[in-house]
Amino acid sequence: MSDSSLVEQAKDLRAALLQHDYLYYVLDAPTVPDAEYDRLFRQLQVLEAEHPELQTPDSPTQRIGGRPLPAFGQVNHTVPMLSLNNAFSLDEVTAFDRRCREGLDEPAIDYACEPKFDGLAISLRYENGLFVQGATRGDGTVGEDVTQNLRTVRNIPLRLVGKDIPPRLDVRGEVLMLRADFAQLNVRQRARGEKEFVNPRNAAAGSLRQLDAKITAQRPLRFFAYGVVDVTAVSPAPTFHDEMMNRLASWGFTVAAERAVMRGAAGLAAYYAEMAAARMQLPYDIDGVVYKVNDLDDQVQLGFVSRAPRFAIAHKFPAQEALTTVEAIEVQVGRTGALTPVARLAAVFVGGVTVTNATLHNEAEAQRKDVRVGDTVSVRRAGDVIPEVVAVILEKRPMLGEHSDAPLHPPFALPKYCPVCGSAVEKLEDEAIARCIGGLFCPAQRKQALRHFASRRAMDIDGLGEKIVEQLVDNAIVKTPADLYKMGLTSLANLQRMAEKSATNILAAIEKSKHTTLARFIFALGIRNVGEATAKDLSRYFGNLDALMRASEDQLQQVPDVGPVVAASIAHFFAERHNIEVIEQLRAAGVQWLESEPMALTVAPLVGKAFVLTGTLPTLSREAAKEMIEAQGGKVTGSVSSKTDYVVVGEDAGSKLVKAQELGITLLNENQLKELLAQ
Ligand code: 5U1
Repeated sequence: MSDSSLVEQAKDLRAALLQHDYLYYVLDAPTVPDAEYDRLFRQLQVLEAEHPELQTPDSPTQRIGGRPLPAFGQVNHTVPMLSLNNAFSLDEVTAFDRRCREGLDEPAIDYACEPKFDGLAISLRYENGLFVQGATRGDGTVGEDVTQNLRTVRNIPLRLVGKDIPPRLDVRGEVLMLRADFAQLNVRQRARGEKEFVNPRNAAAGSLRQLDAKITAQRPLRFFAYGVVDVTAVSPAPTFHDEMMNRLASWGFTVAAERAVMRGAAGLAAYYAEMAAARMQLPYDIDGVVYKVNDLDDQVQLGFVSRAPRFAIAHKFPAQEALTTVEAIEVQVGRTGALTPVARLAAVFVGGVTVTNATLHNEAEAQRKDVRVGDTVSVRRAGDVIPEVVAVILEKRPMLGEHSDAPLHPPFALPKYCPVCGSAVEKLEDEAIARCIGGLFCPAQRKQALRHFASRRAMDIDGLGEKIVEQLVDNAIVKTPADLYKMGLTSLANLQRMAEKSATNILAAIEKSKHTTLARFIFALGIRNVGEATAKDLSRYFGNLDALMRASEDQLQQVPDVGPVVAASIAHFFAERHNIEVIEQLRAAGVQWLESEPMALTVAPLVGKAFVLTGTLPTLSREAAKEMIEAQGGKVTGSVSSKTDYVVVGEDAGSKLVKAQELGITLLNENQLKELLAQ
């Protein structure tokens, strides 16, 4: 028998999960990150597994999804819309592969691998090729009839095209919003003074479940198909899942471009690693990848467990959102003087790392989210992106929640004077960003400018890290980048915790940095609004620094992708006497690059050509190959699609190679790449 505290614990968990289900599925307004929900769900699952008498028929563990919204009509799913079991580690994936091999009595299995879309599961019905009904998952058995809304989703075929269309077809997939569309939608929402969406998934859910289909029609939704309910209805019968996916594409459905068939657990691990690396470059949010036994007969043989298929599993990425508390809000001063409020957090593990700081972006954002010291907040860290505070969990705010005697801190406001140098803080009317007007007088800006100058993608001075730059500026050894080239061994070796060997290495790195490229040098100057890509464009277009320095704003705007704002920043930078002096000193110190005659971009031989790099090349690093391609006007992208012109293949190339072969894209080895570049 369970003791009363366990009964209470199960009851509390059930109540919390049901409340979160309601907020998530019915109101589209979740108050906790998915990872927090998953944690509570797993806790209840474990409790019920250890004490089966605690399980109740209405426990959230006993059903598949949320409740259908009564405002929509109901649709009975003839075949339930299941969820997938999750794997959170390679061990769990290996165990999945073992179960499949044992269940099928096969030594090695081919899996169809796909991204796991972070969207809304949908079922579409076609009769004689005509779209007749669309439904949400609902509770898995009964969903909401959202046919009218789905008709407004531009890439859902209203009539199927191509051949061998079955008389009746149920297609399953996900409705989502592309990241770029989501960002634009929020700009529109803000401009209209309407509520912004927290993330693309919520925006997609909120948009699809509108009672007025006209509103849905204005929202940029997409549907990605990932399977059909009854493959036996398809003729000629497909043998493999990936064949079925190609058939869906031929009938007019959008399917993920990043699909691949991989063999065995090692193949799955390689696919996972590749997708985890490509994740931030994908046009949509994914929260993991899905592996399915590719052979459709084998899928039938493996069958289902209660809530999920045995032949498939979702391999989830580490949670990107987690809850923690705000210990302080500090203000950082950036390279261009921009003041950024930063929340200091109680340490929390999110996105695969421990996070203690998160950006609040600017004063207006901090005030809009109303983040205050003491608040419980959800923090997001996606890929290499700086962690950010997504939202405050208001129910947990001191004064409002259970800690009712804790003090309530005032709303956040930026200081009027720079916290580092005391200069005034200025905010232009049409800019969200407030800036310290101290320029290079402000030690914070000077330090950032030097760090940027020395950074890997700029002058690439190895070893000149944050702590060293800090001391160099604080001890007035270095004021401008040109001073770096005047430093002697003693001034460096005298810094705290600096061994003579390290000082010698840094001096050698500074010496080496003198031989650079024009693009790197332009980028290193730290001109406002001139990032790495613009620096490359400017270098290609003007060919030499003097031509760039002499260029008028009109001439600058002749460079593709340089608009009036960027042109004004560049002209402003070179109009500043102090900047010209620093450049002259740098040249006098021996900083040099290969110059050429001005050349219009269109003359560059690889303009308009898209390359993908995969595997390890024999002599060139990925970075070097990328720079060489870009120097001739080519673009290097992360994933293979029909728009790719060349895939450069090295050793241990993975699914990108398979994809390129499927699409018939020209493959190059390192030597062939060099030949192409030499043409
Ligand atoms: N990409 C993808 N997502 N997803 C979700 N495929 C896929 N398949 C699913 C689900 C629930 O289910 C089938 C394996 C039945």
